[in-house]
Amino acid sequence: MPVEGEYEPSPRQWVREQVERYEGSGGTEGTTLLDTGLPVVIVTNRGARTGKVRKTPLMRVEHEGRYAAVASMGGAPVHPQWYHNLRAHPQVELQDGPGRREMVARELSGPERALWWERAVAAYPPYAEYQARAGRLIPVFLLEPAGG
Ligand code: F42
Repeated sequence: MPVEGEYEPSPRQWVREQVERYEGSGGTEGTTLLDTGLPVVIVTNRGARTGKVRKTPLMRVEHEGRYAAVASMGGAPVHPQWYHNLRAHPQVELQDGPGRREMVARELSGPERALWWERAVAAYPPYAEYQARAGRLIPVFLLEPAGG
């Protein structure tokens, strides 16, 4: 099911602008993180409490059509809000460049998390520094195409 409803843009200006550019260009512009040149995806999710539609840019960690969503928030000591949103409403939409599809998110643990963490750090090395300073185990979700 598509994620529909009232859209609430991010309160952070740079995040909001990235989403606007990414979606406004059909996934051909604004698809990398600032000056790193590393690719970003946009996850459309639903607020755990409000039910509002939210859009969250994340680093692109892809393997064979599945994606990791890493709740690093720059190594902050608390989980981002979207962590709670994905736990409550795992049905999301993922835009990767021009392609968009419905996915289901589940939080990983144990060896599965370890495998995807390795892939995440390979895609975006600063995740390792974020983990070192976060003082929490950074959650990793696996996003898989809805319906298998
Ligand atoms: N964040 C990451 O955690 N990992 C990444 O890999 C990542 C990459 C990235 C690349 C580009 C870019 O532009 C941003 C990137 N970010 C990355 C930042 C990411 O997009 C988020 O901005 C960041 O993780 C913070 O997420 P957040 O969900 O905490 O966002 C805050 C600022 C926010 O939007 N808060 C809103 C608010 O009004 O305060 C939303 C609150 C919300 O979701 N409320 C829920 C609701 O029901 O509506 C309730 C939540 C609950 O706890 O029940």
